[in-house]
Amino acid sequence: MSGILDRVNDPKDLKKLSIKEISQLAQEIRSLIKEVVSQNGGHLSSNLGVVELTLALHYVFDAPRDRLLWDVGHQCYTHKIITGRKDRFPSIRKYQGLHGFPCREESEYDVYNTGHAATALSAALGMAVARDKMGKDHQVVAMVGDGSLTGGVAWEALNQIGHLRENVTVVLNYNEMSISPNVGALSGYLSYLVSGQHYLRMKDYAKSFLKNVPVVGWPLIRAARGIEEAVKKAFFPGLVFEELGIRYIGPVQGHSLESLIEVFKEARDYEGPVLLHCVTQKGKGFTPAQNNPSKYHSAKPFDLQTGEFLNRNQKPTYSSVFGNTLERIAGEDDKLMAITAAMPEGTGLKSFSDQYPDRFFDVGIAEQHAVDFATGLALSGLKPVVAIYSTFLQRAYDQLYHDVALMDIPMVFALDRAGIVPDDGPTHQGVNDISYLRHLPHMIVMAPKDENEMQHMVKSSLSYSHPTSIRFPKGKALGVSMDRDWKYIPVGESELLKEGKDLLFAFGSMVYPCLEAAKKLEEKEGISLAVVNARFANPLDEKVILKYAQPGRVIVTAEEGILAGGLGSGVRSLLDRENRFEVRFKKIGLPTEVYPMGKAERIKKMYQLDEEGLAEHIRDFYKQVQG
Ligand SMILES: Cc1ncc(C[n+]2csc(CCOP(=O)(O)OP(=O)(O)O)c2C)c(N)n1
Repeated sequence: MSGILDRVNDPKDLKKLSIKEISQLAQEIRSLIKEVVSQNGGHLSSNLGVVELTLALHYVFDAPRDRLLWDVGHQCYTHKIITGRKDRFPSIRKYQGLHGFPCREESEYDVYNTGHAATALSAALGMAVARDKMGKDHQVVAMVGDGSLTGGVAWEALNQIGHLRENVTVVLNYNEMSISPNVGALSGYLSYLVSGQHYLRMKDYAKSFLKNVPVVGWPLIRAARGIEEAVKKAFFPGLVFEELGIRYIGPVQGHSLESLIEVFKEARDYEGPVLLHCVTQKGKGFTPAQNNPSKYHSAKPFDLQTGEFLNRNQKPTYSSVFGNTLERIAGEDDKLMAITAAMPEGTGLKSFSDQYPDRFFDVGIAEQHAVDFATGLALSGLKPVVAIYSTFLQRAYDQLYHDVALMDIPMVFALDRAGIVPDDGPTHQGVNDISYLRHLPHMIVMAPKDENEMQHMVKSSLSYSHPTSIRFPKGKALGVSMDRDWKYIPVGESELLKEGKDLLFAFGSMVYPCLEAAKKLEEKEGISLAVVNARFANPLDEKVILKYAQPGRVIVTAEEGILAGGLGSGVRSLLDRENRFEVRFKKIGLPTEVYPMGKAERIKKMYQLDEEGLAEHIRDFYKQVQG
């Protein structure tokens, strides 16, 4: 670290700098972000895009007294660097390091924890109302990207912000990108505003006209606002935000410190809600990210000179196998439709979208809508596959229950990033889905042991007559060989992988580690466990489980999800229902708690979900029941 950043430990130091120095600081911060993200991985493109915006915000507003909220929060690196955390910045996203998202436990400058999109405007409005009720007078500012503005919750908030007319500043960071290019009519509307040169010219004309009027004073400034408003209304009668009762200022050049500081001051001093439309470039200052912002949205470690990702792994990912599978099925079945909520790359569907553009739908960051949109397709005879990360599908729980499960609509959910998820911390863990899906009427809940089984599950699920979910982990698949012909997997049928006296009933990612653990336990300690690949958490393969459920025998279940309501709790209920009280039963999985950040292997080890941990669990259990 060197230069101006050395002198900036908190926003007060920033306020002492000249614009030229802040501009220099922005470059130093960009270098630091690039360097650290090239080693740790992280949200590079978004963070490089908001450096000036963040510095201008902190320059004008007075955090932590003023509340600054970051929607999604993946763009908070500059904020962290200048709020007393620059020395810890190299630890970002590492075990016990700085979180990659705002974190209240970490700093008083982080006023709201985020990770999922579109929450900041609602929380900001709540804080503004509370401020007024409690007779305080600080500012509340929410920063939201144009991608996140495709999330319905953001519009629920804008609806009430316009109604209550509270003093809230919304900074819209417009870069035309979600993770991939932003989608939808709203995105088109925002870009129409940005390209509104005619309007800008009129505004400048109005301003210069007023500047030339000799006597300047408040009435005139008010008149200036009046003229600007009138120009806006005349040329954009339907300006959406203004019609909602929210003052719209923009578009503003989001890398010009002068412009940003000017409009932030204007917003700060304005009575009522304001939306500032700031135009930024994702990846600014790093050519590979500027040219391909999606690739570096959530970047893996990379070479600083070339931008090439390091440790390029040769094995396919589960996401890519899923995408290829859907493409193959789409070639055989023209009713298949693929749906994503703003994650075409992440869910492995990019190539599908190129191949079958008419059968691919990116609905924006709108998981609830994605689910209901798919119900409409399914009820009309098409076969939708909704691909959403486990953690984000939580958003659509009511749609899953009220619209999918109660109507028992055959459709398929592919849950990527299920289980422990590395680096992004608690907001991104995919540990709840087995529990929340198992409890939905009719829902078939599956998980493959490897990518070959996954392709058969996807294909089979399209012929089931109930809604079906298939969960799989983030990242590398196992690299097993892939069958060319489809194998049909009957609903509720498990797979015996190893014979034994007792039963180890493993789900999805736990199958192979359980198999290895069981082999070693048998060889070295004489513990004889049959290993069964459960395949289904609902319906359970009751016949197989009950075969082993004899007095004195041991049954162990293993799943990479919370124990409350999971597969193991389903087996427990089955044993209770059948009065198999003398079975020695143990469930292995995750506790209900906030998980630490770090590499998935490390977290799994901590919770004893790796091969050694599983063996230890089982060994201990045998000691207890036998001793
Ligand atoms: C509910 C939810 N769905 C999906 C995501 C994954 N996600 C993280 S950032 C992002 C794009 C956000 O775009 P935007 O708000 O425009 O911010 P930018 O990165 O462009 O600055 C998405 C889809 C999420 N965080 N939350």
